[in-house]
Amino acid sequence: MSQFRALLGVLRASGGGPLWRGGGVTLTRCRPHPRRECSSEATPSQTVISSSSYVEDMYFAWLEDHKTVHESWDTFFRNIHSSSTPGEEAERRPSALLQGRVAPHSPDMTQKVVEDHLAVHTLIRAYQIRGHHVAQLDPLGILVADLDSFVPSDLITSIDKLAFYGLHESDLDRSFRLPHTTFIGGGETTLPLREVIQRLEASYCGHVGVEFMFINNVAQCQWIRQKFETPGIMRFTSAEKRTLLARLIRSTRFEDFLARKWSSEKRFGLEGCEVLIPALKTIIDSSSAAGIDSVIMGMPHRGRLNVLANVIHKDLNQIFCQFDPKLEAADEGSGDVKYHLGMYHERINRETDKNITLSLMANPSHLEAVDPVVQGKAKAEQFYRGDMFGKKVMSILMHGDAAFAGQGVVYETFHLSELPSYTTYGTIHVVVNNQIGFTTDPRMARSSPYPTDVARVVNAPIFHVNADNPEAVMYVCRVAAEWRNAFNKDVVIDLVCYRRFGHNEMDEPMFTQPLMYKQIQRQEHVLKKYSDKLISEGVVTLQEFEEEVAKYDKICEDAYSSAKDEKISHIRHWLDSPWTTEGEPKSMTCPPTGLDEEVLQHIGKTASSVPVKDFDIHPGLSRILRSRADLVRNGQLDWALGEYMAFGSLLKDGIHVRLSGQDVERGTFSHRHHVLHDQKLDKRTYVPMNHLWTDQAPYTVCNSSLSEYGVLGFELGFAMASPNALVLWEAQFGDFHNTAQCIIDQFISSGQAKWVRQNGIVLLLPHGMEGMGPEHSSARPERFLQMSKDDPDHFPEFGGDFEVQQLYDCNWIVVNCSTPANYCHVLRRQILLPFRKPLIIFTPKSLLRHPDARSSFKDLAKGTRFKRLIPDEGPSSHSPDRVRRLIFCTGKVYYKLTKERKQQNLEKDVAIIRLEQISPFPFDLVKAEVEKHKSAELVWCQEEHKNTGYYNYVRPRLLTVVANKRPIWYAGREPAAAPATGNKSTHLNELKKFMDTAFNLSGFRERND
Ligand SMILES: Cc1ncc(C[n+]2csc(CCOP(=O)(O)OP(=O)(O)O)c2C)c(N)n1
Ligand SMILES: [Mg+2]
Repeated sequence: MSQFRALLGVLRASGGGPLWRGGGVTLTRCRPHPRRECSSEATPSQTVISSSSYVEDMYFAWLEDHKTVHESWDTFFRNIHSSSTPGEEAERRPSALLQGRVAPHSPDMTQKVVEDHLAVHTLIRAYQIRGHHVAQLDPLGILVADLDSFVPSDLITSIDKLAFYGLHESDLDRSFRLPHTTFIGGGETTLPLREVIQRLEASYCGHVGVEFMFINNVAQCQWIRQKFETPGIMRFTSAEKRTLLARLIRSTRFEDFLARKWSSEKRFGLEGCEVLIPALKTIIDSSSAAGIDSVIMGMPHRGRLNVLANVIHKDLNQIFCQFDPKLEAADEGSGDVKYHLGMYHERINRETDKNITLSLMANPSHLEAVDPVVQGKAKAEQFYRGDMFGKKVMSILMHGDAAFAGQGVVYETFHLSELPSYTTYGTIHVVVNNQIGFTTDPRMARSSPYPTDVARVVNAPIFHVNADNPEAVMYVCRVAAEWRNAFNKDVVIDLVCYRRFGHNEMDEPMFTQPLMYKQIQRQEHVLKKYSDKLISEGVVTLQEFEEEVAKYDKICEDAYSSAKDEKISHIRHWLDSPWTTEGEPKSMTCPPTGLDEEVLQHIGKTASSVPVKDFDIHPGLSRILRSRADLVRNGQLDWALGEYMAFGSLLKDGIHVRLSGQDVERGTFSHRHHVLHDQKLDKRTYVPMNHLWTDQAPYTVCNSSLSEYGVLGFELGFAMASPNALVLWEAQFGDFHNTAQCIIDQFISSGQAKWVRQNGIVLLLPHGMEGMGPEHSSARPERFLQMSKDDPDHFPEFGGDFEVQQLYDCNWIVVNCSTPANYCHVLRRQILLPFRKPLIIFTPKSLLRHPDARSSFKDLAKGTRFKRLIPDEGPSSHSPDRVRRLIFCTGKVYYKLTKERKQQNLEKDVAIIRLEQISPFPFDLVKAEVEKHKSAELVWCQEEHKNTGYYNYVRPRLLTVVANKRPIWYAGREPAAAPATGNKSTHLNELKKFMDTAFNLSGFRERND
């Protein structure tokens, strides 16, 4: 018996009690007036007939007066009536049916009609929801795309399964009224069941599997149903088919050409998924037709050269010459292998005759790491172009099946997709699902049915398609582009394909996938299959096909000849985000970063007031603003004001400032408060920084999702779009940056060396040993310093503007400012430098409110600048040659040291020097200090453990400064595995111990003796 009939039976047997429970849901059974109470709310499809007598009640009420029931019931019963045969109709005339309440047969027959319709509707819905599970997606026909060969009985693939729905073979020729949730009828409103099933199978179980019924938006579901169910919708003109064939020829012959010329070179060819090229081109054509003129793409290794050649249209000789082992590198830096390089190209889209800019972002080997970077870059382009809803700029991300399922950053990136400050208004994802990851079978590589399931979290529709059916692929790509244009939401195309060779061309796949590769060897090439098809259809002749092949082969041969003339490789030709200002800076100087007093006053006033009427802020915030106002009145700055001065003054100069990270709007430590919240009205906010000057640049401050990898990658991408922006990412606590380590290692530290691409991103990393335990304490300065490329053993020459030259030469700048003014200066310097370089700032926690850690407006006055090193200006400076100990330190420990020195009355004996810029190491200034304090012992003091912090970076450089002639002593915590202790008293004991070491003026001498 069908589940449906069984349900009705149970209901009838229950005797109409007040409640029934099923599937964990409690439904109230309502009988009396059909229009009021739940009956007026519940529609036929929602009810799914929770009670047979309920339906009967409804039906009889409708027969008495159509208006007494909800209009959806009215439509429902009308449909049933109109699909009945004439004989049945006569029998069911209202009067007959009403009498039928008395006559024994009629209600049963009515019930059967209702039940059968509901069964057909349920069947239609089953196809829509789960038809993709039985679609023929694998071109090899050996694996099942959802990793499950079991066909559930509600998925009808043959008529014998009709019984599941309580239907019978004899029902196949009965006509049924179609619900408004299907488009299989085309112009028809009723169809025989046989036709219903055939059309559903064609729509949902052929070479396309559409996964979309989890989307909880009716309009979007209807849109998709219409795109896939409408009869004959997947038709192509001859011209379209010819274009598709031509693109497939290029894609296939490109790989063939590379294989012929460089048979022993790795190229991560596209063989088995050649259709990717026409797929991308179709997406771009359709998007261009919809108004898109800039497409930013990210992709992994597979097929990358082909995409560069045939989608972006990079000159073929530029690609081919990369295979030449004698090619010399013109640029400094490491460069990168050819299948990681990026590219930027403006051209005319031939299909639409419109301009289009395509850029493929350079990426590291780390799969999926580029995803958030692409999104950030796309968002920035949209932002700077005023493309408010992504109608001009869009992103496309390509993925491998194993990586898409396995890498967490994919999920993190999806979660940015709908956030106001991070959305790119819909990304088209294309998965090259070759059903293998290197040597690993998908059954061992993921727990989800499809590699694409991660996309379901954001309600993105997923179009699975058999990649050996190029027309189906084209159709799906067109729909995906239209979807993005219609709804500005993400969409996924899952190209179910195979990988004809090993992971790379040198790899033997038969070691691990013997059966799969036996099948692959038998598999006819898609180009052969499709060209045969078009020839048999008469769309092209064999001769035309062969001519097209020969034409492209000649293009490749010609490019191959001219590639031989290329002797030097310029990575600049591979830039994915060129800036007009890029290249050698005109002068290696940086102007002072100080500000006019009135600018400081103006920013200070805005920062400490609420410049809108009737806006109630929290009383605690009022207190904070009052104390800010006091500071401003006294010409003083705390940390938050220092930051305000930097941002506000840059905004004044037309520099966009964007600060992103977890809880940055208020600030983790509640010191910033850049967004004011009205205490009475939900979502009424005010950002004073955006109301500083009439023609200022915009300020963006945005709380991010709880992701470091995704958000830092995004901001890095954002910072790539323009040099005229200060883009900052703040970690909640500095140590959390380690979950974004890949972005730091692969892009920030080494990006310029690999891809000659500058980036001025700023990382704000709260750091400090404050007894808060092993976590939340250290931003791991040692890691950043270890990756700094300045040579510890080389003493540089100090010609010209050494400070700026050194910054230009390094891979990033690492600072730890001890004063708000210096923090402000370094942020301003970041923009006033004639080039862009990543800046890592260890920012304070307790110093944010420390009364000693304040600056005066004078420290920011016109003509002042960032101090890379702050000398001791206290009593020790009066007679430096009498100073017995010179302590170098950085950051917050300075304040502990000065306090202790005072207590021990050693202010003349000990000088304390603050290193504000740690890397690149200020050799010039350190040298001057060392020479000034000739007879002093040299000590490095840090609050971090000896194996962490700065010591291992600073020590060899200090030794280089003194030419190894004076010892460098250490005062700080002992080596340790955890960054800090979790025990408060241990923390204080450690502090006391190293403070004692720092000021025991005979301690090191004893060790020396
Ligand atoms: C983060 C990361 N881990 C591991 C690797 C090593 N690796 C390179 S390709 C590959 C398999 C990728 O499989 P898939 O995503 O399906 O792409 P395909 O090579 O099949 O196109 C692996 C594991 C890598 N590049 N990146
Ligand atoms: Mg794969």
